[in-house]
Amino acid sequence: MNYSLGQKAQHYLTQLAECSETENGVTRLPFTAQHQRAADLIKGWMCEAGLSISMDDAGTLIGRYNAGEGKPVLLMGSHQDSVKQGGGYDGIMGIVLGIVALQAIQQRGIRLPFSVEILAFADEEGVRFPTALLGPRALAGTLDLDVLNRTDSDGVSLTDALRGFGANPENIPKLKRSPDNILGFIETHIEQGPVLEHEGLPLGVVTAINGIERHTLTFTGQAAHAGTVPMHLRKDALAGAAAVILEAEKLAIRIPELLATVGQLNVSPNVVNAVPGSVTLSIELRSPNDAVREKAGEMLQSYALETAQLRDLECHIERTYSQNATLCDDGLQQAIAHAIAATGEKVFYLPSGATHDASAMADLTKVAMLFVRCRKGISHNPAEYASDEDMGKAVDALIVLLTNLNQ
Ligand code: HGY
Ligand code: MN
Ligand code: MN
Repeated sequence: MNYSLGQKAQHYLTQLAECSETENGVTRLPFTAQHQRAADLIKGWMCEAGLSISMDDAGTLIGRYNAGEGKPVLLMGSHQDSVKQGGGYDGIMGIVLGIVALQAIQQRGIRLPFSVEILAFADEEGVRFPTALLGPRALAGTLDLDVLNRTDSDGVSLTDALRGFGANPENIPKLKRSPDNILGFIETHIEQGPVLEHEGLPLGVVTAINGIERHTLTFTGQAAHAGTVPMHLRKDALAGAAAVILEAEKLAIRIPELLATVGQLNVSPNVVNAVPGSVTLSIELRSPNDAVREKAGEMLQSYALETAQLRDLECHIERTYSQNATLCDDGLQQAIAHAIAATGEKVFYLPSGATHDASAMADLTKVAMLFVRCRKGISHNPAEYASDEDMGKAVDALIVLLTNLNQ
């Protein structure tokens, strides 16, 4: 069948979406059987593009177009993992579009003056383990090796999961790359928001990527009978947590550059007729302004401790993750803008509210992102969708970018 480039990408992504733990939406967590099946598919398509294939000890699958000894290298790609019951485009589309572009370049007999690596990172979402950006942080040399001891909900450590996947985590420190000879990292990603659709555009140039931090809070009170303990004698952990959740929302509404989300809440004993004895929740803060985000994090930690004291609760807070805001490189933004214009589309610039592998790759090299329109702005949701036409435009832009990039 003579697919268009966008149809070919859609065909690949349909197969990849089946590498999922769940029927409803895509659940593909790192170092799982689903990850392995996806990696096997990606390897086949990388081979068809004439790429040499390897996997590094952080579980990153690497497809390399080799232009010759000593030539500079352009890094591309994104993450293979998804959230739970997420969509079929977040991350994985950036890997597929890069491969389809290199397949087309090879079929047209074009030789590039620089090498290219398509990086399929294992774990960007941080859903299985309480950490994220393992692959790019290993390449940038910024990974805190302590995270390798963190465990998933089944008690499996990241170290054991890596080993089970055929990687040797003790070698991760050796993955740190020198920035010399790297032309940059360009990540293609579905927008995950409604802006391009609102503008009526298929593609966009990302100007900056939000910073992010995540806190885990545990309130401990006293589980008690819901019918016999008067209100003033209770140590209700959930009521305390609720006060902090509302304060986080109020703070983010008050501060324009701040977003706050409580996505996880675990209540114990979680039964209808018992006062909750303990509650664990996540608070995630995002902002393009690191100082604003960090100040908000400190304010919420203080508020939580004061709330616990007032309610005679214990409170344990840990900031489990942070990633500074990232500015995209002007030169690479212009290269992307030129490529979009060459496809006949209007050039449009926008920031990214989502974080990406590029956020961590910025500690190694200059970064930029090409956004692809996201239907109704829906993401981290089974309804996430990018059209054949828009993906075809993105591949056309990547081909122009690769064949015109100044070194
Ligand atoms: O949460 C994010 O912004 C990304 O999807 N991990
Ligand atoms: Mn995501
Ligand atoms: Mn993503």
